[in-house]
Amino acid sequence: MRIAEVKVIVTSPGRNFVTVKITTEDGLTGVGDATLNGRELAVATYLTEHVRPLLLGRDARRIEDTWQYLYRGAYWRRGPVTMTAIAGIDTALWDIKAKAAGVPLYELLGGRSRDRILVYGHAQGATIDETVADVGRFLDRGYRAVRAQTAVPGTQGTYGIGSDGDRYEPASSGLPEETLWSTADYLAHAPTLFAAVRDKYGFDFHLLHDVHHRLTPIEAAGLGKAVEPYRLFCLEDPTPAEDQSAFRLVRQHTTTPIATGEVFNSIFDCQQLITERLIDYIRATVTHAGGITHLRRILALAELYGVRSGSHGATDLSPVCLAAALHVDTAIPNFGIQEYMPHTADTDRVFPHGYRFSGGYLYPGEEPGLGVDIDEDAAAEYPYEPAYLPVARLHDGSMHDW
Ligand code: EZ4
Ligand code: CO
Repeated sequence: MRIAEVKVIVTSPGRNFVTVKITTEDGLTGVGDATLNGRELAVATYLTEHVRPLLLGRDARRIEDTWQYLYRGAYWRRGPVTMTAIAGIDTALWDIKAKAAGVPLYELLGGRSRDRILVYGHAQGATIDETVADVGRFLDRGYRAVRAQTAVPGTQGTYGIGSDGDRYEPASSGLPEETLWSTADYLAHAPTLFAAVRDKYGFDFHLLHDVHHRLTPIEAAGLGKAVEPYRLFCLEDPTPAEDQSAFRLVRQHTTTPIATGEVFNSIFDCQQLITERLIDYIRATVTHAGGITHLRRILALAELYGVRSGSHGATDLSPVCLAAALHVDTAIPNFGIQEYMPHTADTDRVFPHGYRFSGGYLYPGEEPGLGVDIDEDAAAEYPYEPAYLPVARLHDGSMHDW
C-alpha cells in the first residue's frame, strides 16, 4: 500500500485551515488536520517542500515508522510547526489504516471505552448578566458542561468574548488586534461571574473557565482558592503553560482542578506536570501534539498518574481534528472532557463529517476511518486570508500574554 500522493490543501471558509490529504496507489484516501492558527503557511510549506518528497512511495501502513522517520529524521526536535506537520501526516495515515480495515478508527485504538463524549461549550457576554443568560442558553440546549468568560471592565478585548455580539473566534483577518489587560481588574471581577452563575443555575452542571496563561503562580493560586466555593470542573491555563514547575505553587494552595496544555506539542512539555501530578486535565490535542501516535503516548503517561484528558477543541482546529479527537476520546480509559465549539456552516460544508452533537455529548461517526472528508471543490471556493491571533498589552504599554 504505497503512498501515491500527498496534497496540502489550504482553505478559509471563515477561517484558515491546512489539511493533508494522502492517497495510496490502490486509491484509498486519508485526511489530517495541520492547522496552526496564525502561522498556517509555515506548516503548509514545511509539508509541501520538506515532507511530501519523503513520503511518496513509502508504505502507508507503517505509521509508527513514518512518525519516527519524520521526527528523528528532521534532527531538529519538537516545535509547533514540525509537530503540527507530523500530526497532519500521522492522522491521515490512521484514517487510511482504519478505512483499509473497514472500521471506525476507535476500533484500532482498542475499541470503545465509552458510548458518548462529554463536551463543554463556550458561554460569553459583555457583562455578567449577559454571560449568565448565555450559560442558560447552553443549558437549554442540553449542555452538561459550560465554560464561562465575561468581559472585564477596564480591559478591552477580554479573552473569549466575541466583538460586536458575535461568538468568540480565535483569530481575525488583517494584523493582530491589540487588546488591553489588567490582572487586578480581572481578579476582582472573575469570581463574581461564577457566583452569579451558581446562584442562578445551581451546581448540577460542570462550570469551566479559561485564564489563557495570564497570571503569575501566586495570582493563580489566589484565584483558585477564591473560586473553590463555586466548584469549577477546572480552571484552564492559569499560568504560562511552558513553566512546568510554576504549577507546584498553584497546587500547594488550591483544590480547584487545573487544566493546561493546548499549546503543548510534545510529551516533554508536560512530563513534569504529569509525573508530579501538578494538573488534573491535559489539553494536548491531535493536531498540535504530533498526531494520534504521539497524543496516545501523552495520554498513556497521564493515565499512570491519574491525569485525565481535556482535549483542546476550539474552531481553529478543523473538523478533521475534532473527528480524530473523538475517536481518541472514545477509546482511552482516562477521558475527562472534550472542548467543543461548533464550526460555521461553510466549514461544515468543506468538511463533511459523521460526528454529531446531542444532549450535551458528541458521538463519533460509525463510518470506516475518521468519518470526515474534505470537499476539494468547496475548499477551493475559500482562498487563504492572512489572519492573526490578538496580542495583549498592559496599561503601561508593555506586552503581556494574550
Ligand atoms: O485561544 O485555539 O480554550 N481554548 C482556547 C482557544 C485558543 C485558540 C488559539 O488559536 O484557549 O480559544
Ligand atoms: Co484555552
